[in-house]
Parts: sequence; C-alpha cells; structure tokens
Amino acid sequence: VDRRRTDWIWFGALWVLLTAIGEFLALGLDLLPARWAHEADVVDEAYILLLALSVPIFAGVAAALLVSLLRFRVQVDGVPTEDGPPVHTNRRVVRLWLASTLTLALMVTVNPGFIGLAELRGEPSADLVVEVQAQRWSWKVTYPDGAETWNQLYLPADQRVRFDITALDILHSFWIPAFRVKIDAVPGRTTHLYVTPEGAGSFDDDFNLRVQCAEICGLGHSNMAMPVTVLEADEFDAWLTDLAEGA
Ligand SMILES: [Cu+2]
Repeated sequence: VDRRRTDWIWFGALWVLLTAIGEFLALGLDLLPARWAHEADVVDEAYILLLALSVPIFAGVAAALLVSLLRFRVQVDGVPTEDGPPVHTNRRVVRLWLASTLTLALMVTVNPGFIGLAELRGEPSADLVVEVQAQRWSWKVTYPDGAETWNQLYLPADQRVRFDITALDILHSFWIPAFRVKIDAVPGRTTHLYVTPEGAGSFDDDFNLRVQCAEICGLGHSNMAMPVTVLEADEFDAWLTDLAEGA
C-alpha cells in the first residue's frame, strides 16, 4: 500500500470515528432544557437538525487536521523541521467539498430556514391577547378585560396566545427560555409574539418558566424577570375573573 493511500485510509477512519462520537453526543443525549410550548419543539428540532448536519463537516475538518499533523510532519534525523514540503491543491477534493457544503447550506436555508420559520410564526390568530410593558426594571402585564399583574405572568394551557409587547423607557427583550421564544421590547413600538404553552406548570417546576429581560438595560437587568404560571384553561378563566373582581 503506498503512503498516499494510507493517508486517505487514516483520514477516512478518523472521519467516521469522530462523526460517530459527534452524532452520539448530538442526538443521543438530550441536553436541552425542558420544552413547555409548541414553539419550543419547533426551535429544538431545528437546532438538533443543524447540529447533526454540522457534525460530519466539523469531523472532516478535524480529521484532515489530525492526519496532516501526524502524517505530514517532516523530520530530519528525528527532529521536526519548521516547514514541510509544499502541498498542492487537490482539485477533486476542493470541488467535492464545495459542492457538498453548498448543497447542505441551500438545504438548511429551505428547512429549517423558511419552513421552520413559517411553522414557528404560524397563523396570525390568537385565543388570547396579552399586553406586556417593559420598563426599568419590571414587567406590567395587561389581560383582555383590563386586569393587570406586575412581575407575574399567567397563561392558559394549550391556547394560542399573542403578546403585544412594548417598552416605556429603553430597549428590553421579552424572553421565555422554556418556550424558546424571544422578541425585543421597543419604546414607541409594539412587537408581537405568538406562543402555545403545552401543559400546566410554573416557575417552581422549572426555573426556565420565566420571562427574562434579554437586553442589557442597566443595574437591575439580570433581576428583571417574572415567573410564568401556566394553568389549565378553566383554572385560568377562574383566576382571571378573581383578578378582575379584585378578589
Ligand atoms: Cu430590561
């Protein structure tokens, strides 16, 4: 077997090995936080797909680097020299690499790019509209009947909610980690966000069930958070009635 072929065998073996390890880590272990909304499933699915597709690319680069380091070292009398002989471009490899990575890039532009984004945004319809006003360093929430809560957000389970979000003073950002959704709160403007919480739960179950300001806004920024409580739809209605009556 000539040396050239051995290099390729080493490269191929390393590529397969590193890809297998990488795919096990990417697909075998679910390291992402719990998903509490339909939108979270869409976002995580896209994330995992992109991760799985990028593993072979990264493994290929790492394998080529390792083979080059180990097999193309130049030694004179057992001592490595600073420069090896020049390596010339292998056009076939370059073309294959460009074609495959370009194809992959175009594929992910379509899905999860366009398709995933459309699914995440969904139809512009809502069962419930909730207004959110951000300011240094608190959140005001207004429900359809005009009832308000400060620094607490209650939502009904399995209903599509639209948030109309604005800010009083400076830029803030409305982020719910458990739902995987985030949008800026901008003074003088209303931004919209749709979310469909799945199942009842609260901040006590999972600290990612909270609204967290995600745009640096001064001293109280990191504490600018409010717990999210998702109630079953009938419990939510009862809660809202109590709130409106000031009970
Ligand atoms: Cu803020």
